[in-house]
Amino acid sequence: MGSRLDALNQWVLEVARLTRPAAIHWCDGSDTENAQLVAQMEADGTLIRLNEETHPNSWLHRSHPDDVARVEHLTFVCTSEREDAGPNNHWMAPADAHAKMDALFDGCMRGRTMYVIPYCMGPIDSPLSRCGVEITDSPYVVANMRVMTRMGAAALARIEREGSFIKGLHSIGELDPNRRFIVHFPEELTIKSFGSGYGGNALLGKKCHALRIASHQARSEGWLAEHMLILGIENPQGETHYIAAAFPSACGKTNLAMLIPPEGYREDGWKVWTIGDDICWMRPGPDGRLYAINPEAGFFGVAPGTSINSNPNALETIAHDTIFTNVAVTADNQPWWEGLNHGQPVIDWRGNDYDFSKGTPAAHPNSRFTVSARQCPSYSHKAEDAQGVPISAIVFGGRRASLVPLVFEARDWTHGVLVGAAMGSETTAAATGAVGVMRRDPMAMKPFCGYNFADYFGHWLSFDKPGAQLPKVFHVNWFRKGDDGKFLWPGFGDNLRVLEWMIKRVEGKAGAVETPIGNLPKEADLNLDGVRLSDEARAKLFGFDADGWRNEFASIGEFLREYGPRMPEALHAEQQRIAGALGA
Ligand code: SAT
Ligand code: MN
Repeated sequence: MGSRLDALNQWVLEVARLTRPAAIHWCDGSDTENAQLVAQMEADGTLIRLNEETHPNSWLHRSHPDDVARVEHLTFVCTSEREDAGPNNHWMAPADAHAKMDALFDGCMRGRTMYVIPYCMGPIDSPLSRCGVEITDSPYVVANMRVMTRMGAAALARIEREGSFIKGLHSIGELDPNRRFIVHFPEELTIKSFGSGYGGNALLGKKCHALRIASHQARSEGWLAEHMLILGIENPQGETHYIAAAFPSACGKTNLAMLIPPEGYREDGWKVWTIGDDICWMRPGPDGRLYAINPEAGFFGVAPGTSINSNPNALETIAHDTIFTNVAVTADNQPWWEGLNHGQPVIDWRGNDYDFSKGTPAAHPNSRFTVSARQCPSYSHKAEDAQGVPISAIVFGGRRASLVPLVFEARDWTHGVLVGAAMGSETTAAATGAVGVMRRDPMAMKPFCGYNFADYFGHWLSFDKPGAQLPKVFHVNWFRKGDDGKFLWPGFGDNLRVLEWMIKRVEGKAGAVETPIGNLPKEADLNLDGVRLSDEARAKLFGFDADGWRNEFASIGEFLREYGPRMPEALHAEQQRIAGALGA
């Protein structure tokens, strides 16, 4: 009888025959292995050692200047039926896609080492976790995967036990943007990524596996793979509620996940616990509640804007044993980025002398840190719990300069699904392309849903069944601006005031006003002690603009119709119910 690793061994040999590496290295995830890789990368300049006194064991990596973000226009979902990928994805026929990709991979690892990385997404012993194997020719990817996943011997043992895994093949190729494709075959549980070394394109456990492939898998297995942070809020009585929140990339998920309560709250004994900052896998437990795990083991966070004011927990987390990508450096070789609040850059992210007079940022706007979650002061021991944590509230939020109030609550699950489906947000530097353009980003999954959004919304709706104890659903907007173009809400730690209202709503202890778009708090329903808000801020954060929402609902109706007959009737009905209530 063959070993349960036969399929893996055979695939590795097949890939080696195609890519022709000089050597094959099976990663065990050990410290010795990591030390050797890091030394090799330091010697060839892939990693630059940062100031050992201020940032022990920390490294700077400068990517190719054309390879600094995800590339949505080069990302494909290849299902046998085009309609299964949906209008939300770029599609290629699987056979064509394999032919195209295999031609790129042909001989691409000549003279390089091929690394085989077995990894587990989620706690190694959790039934919610799933394993994969990434084959790559990038030692930088290996070092990052070691931080971001449970990588090495334990994952290989689980793969051997289960006999199944996601196949991910990656090569940096020549880092040529014209020869760059990120391609998914959800029906074959396979990923092929060529020509980029950037996080979301190259660390295949993250967006490719844990969102695009996993969302597809989750649909057939009855769970959800979501672009959500998970945090725990402990009240002064010692009770903890868990919240999962979806925001597009670079909209403050890491900051919210590591929130430090405002002073008054801290004195009263409130605490916030971090479970994850980017991805959430959840499924119904025996009691009908949704239980969630963070499939990742580290944070791949946006550096710019991270400071002692915005996110002290992150700053402490990245004080040592961190890989920085595309940040600037100071004269004494400390990492630096815009918004850091101390130090001065002398070398920019490309490695050139930094010239203040040009007015361009010193760090790339999408520069990142990769760091183990265990280094985070607010990391919850529950993050390692095999059963996951029960979710009390689901939050959707985007960057909306106008119209959308600070917070509202959905009436019920179906309304909540519509709220998520209708999410809009202004684009950020996390993907290449224009920044600040408003687009629909349903559930923050536009770049990550591995199948037709219409079917995805249907899957969400299907969780509402007898016996289910579903979380309440909310929508937030931290990014509302005033007439002067400045943010109206202080954000960061003060966001806890909004989260507290949600928890009290869950417990039936806080008030709200019913409106057609959902239940809005009155100012008095929120604890605003110590927050100074202008009259304009109060009006816009807690108000509801019927004319504006009528237009918004017309646009949401159009968006749903783009999906044709596959769009669940229940969502159309919900959109029409609200449009009607708005007097459209
Ligand atoms: O895509 S990444 O994971 O590299 C970053 C993000 O957009 O969330
Ligand atoms: Mn993300």
